[in-house]
Amino acid sequence: MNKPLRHAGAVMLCAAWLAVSVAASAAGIKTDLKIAFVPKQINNPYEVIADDGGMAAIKEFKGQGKVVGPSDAGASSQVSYINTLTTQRQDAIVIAANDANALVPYLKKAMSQGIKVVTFDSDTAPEGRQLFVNQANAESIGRGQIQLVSKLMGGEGEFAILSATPNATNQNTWIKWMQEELKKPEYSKMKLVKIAYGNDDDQKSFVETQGLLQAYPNLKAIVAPTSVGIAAAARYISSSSSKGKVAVTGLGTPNQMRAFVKNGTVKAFQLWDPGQLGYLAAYAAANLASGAISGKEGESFDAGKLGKRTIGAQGEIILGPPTTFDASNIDSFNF
Ligand code: RAM
Repeated sequence: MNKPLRHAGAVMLCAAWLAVSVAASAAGIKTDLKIAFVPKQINNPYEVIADDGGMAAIKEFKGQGKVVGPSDAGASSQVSYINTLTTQRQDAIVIAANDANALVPYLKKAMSQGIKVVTFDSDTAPEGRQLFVNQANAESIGRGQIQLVSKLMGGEGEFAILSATPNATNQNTWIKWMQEELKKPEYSKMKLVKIAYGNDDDQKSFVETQGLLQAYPNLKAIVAPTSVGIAAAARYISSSSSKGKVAVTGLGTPNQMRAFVKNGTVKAFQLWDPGQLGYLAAYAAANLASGAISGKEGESFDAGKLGKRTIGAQGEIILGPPTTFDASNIDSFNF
């Protein structure tokens, strides 16, 4: 006589548990997905914020997340991580690629074994991944950097770019658009004298900055479209006689740049929220690995706190426009 009652109780309990677990995980996403993040390099503060955003998302949909990667931003250094993750049969690999082509054969092998591959921050050639989660439209980042540096150097004089590694897909794409923007007549008095590479290594970026100042005594500005490069350039210039004479701008995190904005070395720079970038990439990977989307243009998916997102041409998903930080707003940002 007790039996049916106990059974009914069990059914009710089970239904309640199911309701809780469905409510707790995002619509259409399977639980327990194994998702591995591979940043450009693990010790870059920007990449750490992005990976943390990814791990926060994975916690929300009850997956198993981890971050593995090299300590330098070289493409060959990422290969062994991709191979290990493939052997481990992760459900998805989310990677900031250090080269557009070098990683493609390894990522293709992962995909051939059913692992979903999402690039974020820095893309591979489209055949190396199913989706690319891009921080912002690459053309507007590149053109925006020139518009900003032009303002800071009064529209004339010599300037240099301090980039990341020579193979970085994201920086190279932005630089291409910077050069395109520079062709406009309003920049005819500005001259790009050199593109230097600090390899997203703090010390190398510091030394490259010193080299630029020595080689080009008339330099009016350095644009570093890398959070490592801009911080190193600002640090060098803030304690050199070039402070106040050579403008430093580019892409950086507010927390790394705050001191240089406060001491007047840097007037303005740009970025998006790297945490949101990682968060969006994790949701994209989870939706792909759950079969909720296949990667086709026009498909939409639920990205947790970021709401519904839609896949654009060539599997690209865009986070949103960058923010310009200066003394007036920098204290409103904490990342
Ligand atoms: C560095 C990396 C990263 C880039 C940022 C702006 O941290 O090169 O890929 O997106 O700068």
